[in-house]
Amino acid sequence: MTDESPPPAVPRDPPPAEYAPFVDPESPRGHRGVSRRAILRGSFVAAGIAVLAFAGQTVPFLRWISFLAPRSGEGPQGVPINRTAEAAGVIDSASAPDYKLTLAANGKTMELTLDQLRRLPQHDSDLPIACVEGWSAQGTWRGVRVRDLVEMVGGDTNRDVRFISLERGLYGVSLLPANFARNPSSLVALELHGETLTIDHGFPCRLITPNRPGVLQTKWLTRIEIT
Ligand SMILES: Nc1nc2c(c(=O)[nH]1)N[C@H]1C(S)=C(S)[C@@H](COP(=O)(O)O)O[C@H]1N2
Ligand SMILES: [Mo]
Repeated sequence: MTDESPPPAVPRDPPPAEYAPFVDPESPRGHRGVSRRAILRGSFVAAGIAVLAFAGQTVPFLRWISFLAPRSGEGPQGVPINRTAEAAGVIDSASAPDYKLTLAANGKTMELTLDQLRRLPQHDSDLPIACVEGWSAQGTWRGVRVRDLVEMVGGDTNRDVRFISLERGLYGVSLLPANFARNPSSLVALELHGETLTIDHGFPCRLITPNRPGVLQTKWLTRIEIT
């Protein structure tokens, strides 16, 4: 009998703050500084927007606001665009012919060209993008399993995996808990609905995983770090 504790029955998740999408780490007040009143005010505003968004689907003069309503099926490749490549400032870096995806684990890095990514075993996942803005759209994605990439760079499959975008800022990073990274449906997607991803959907490649909010499905990947 050693005094080592047994591994947890359920794989560990990181503390919520690590992947909560709306916490600005730069904010001096931070997450816990938000007052109860501010939260209440926020939910009244949200309820107001929800009413308008719903009305916008049927009341003509409110039509402009129905972009907030469910819009499955709209957008290139049958999936809406949350933020375009242009808005994210990644047109040049995402379309660069010398694009490479960096994998990093245990102080070791590895670079893969788009061609090399395409030559790895490809898998399909039928997974929705569920955006907190109130729409959800189903996609058939094709690409390389996250798990395969972790193993390829010699990473530990019990570790969380950080996905970093060519886009800087709040939406540019997401931390994928180890159990999600091991899920065979979790992909670094190269294709959507049988076509190469459009640049607005995250070309050259983007993260797609089951049961996570859209905001964490990072587009325009440049680097994957096994923590
Ligand atoms: N780099 C980056 N990835 C991102 C975003 C972003 O703004 N920048 N938006 C996220 C959000 S909020 C959603 S809902 C999905 C939308 O993916 P889509 O634009 O391909 O539909 O991408 C996510 N990935
Ligand atoms: Mo989103």
